[in-house]
Amino acid sequence: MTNSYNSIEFQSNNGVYRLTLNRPEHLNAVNQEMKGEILDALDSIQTDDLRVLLLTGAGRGFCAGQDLGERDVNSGPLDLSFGPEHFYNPLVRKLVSLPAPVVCGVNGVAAGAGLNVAIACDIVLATHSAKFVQSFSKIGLVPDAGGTWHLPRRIGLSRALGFTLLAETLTAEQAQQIGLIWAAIPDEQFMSEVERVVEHLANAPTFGLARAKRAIRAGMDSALEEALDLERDLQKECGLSVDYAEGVNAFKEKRAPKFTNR
Ligand code: T3D
Repeated sequence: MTNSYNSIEFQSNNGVYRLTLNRPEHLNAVNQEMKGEILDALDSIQTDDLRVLLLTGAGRGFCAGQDLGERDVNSGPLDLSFGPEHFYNPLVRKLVSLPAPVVCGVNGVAAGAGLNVAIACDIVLATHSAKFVQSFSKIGLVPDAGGTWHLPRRIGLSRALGFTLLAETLTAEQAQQIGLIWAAIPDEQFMSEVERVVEHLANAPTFGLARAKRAIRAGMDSALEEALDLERDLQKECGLSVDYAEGVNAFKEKRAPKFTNR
C-alpha cells in the first residue's frame, strides 16, 4: 500500500512500513505540511500488523529540523511551544510506544529536531557521510523533540552538554563511537544494510521484541524493583505467545522459525 502525500512517502507491505521524508531540496526540513502528513501516516499504522517501521529521508539529507523559512521572526513574537505541543511531542510519544522496532536510516545530515527525532527511534543506522548537529544552540533555542531526554541517556551528561551547548558537528563514525547511534555504515553499503536490518526485523518475533522495547524504555526511567517486576510480567506474556513456542520448536527441530507476532 502507498499513501499519497506531498512532503513524505509512506508505504506498507506485509507489516513493513516505510516513511521517507521527501523535501530533498531543503534537506527534508520539516514544514507545516510535512508535520501533518507524518502524524497522519503514523496514525494510519495498523499496530496488529506492524512488524517494523523504517524512517528515512530522500536526497542528501535526513532532516535539517524545523523549516526556518516558515519562521518570520521580524513580525512580532512567535510562540514556539506550538510545534512541540502539536507535532514533536506526539511524534516522539508515537515512535517510542509503537509495539515494534522503529529503525531510523540516517541517509545524510541530521540537525536540530531532525537529529532528535532520529534518536527517538529504536535502532539508528547512519551512512558514513551523514553528520549530526544539535543546531538549536546556534539560533538561541533549546533542544526539543525529546533531545534533552534522549541525549544524556544515550551518550551521558558530559557529552550531551558539550554536544548541545557547543553545537559541534559529529560524523557518523563519531556518533557510533559515543553511542549516539547503533551503527555507521559505508555509503556504498548503506541501503543494503538498512534493508538487511528491516528484513531481519520483519521476520523476527515481534511479540517479544515489542515487549523488550517497552521494558528497556521503561527501565530508563524506573527503579530496579519496578524493572524486575515489569520483566517478570512481560516474560509471562511472552511465554504464552505463539512466537515463543515456534522459536523453541524451530530450535529443537533445527529449522528456521516462522514468527507471526502472536
Ligand atoms: O520553530 C519551531 O517550531 C521551534 C522548533 C525547532 C526545531 C528545530 O529543529 S530548530 C533547528 C532548525 N534547524 C537548523 O537550525 C539547521 C539549519 N541548517 C543547517 O545548519 C545546515 O543547513 C545543515 C548543517 C543542516 C546542512 O548544511 P549543508 O552545508 O550540508 O547544507 P546547506 O547548504 O546549509 O543547506 C542546503 C539547503 O537546505 C539550503 O537551501 P538553498 O540555499 O540551497 O536554497 C538551505 O537553506 C536549506 N536548509 C537547510 N536547513 C534548513 C534549510 N531550509 C529551511 N530550514 C532549514 N532548517
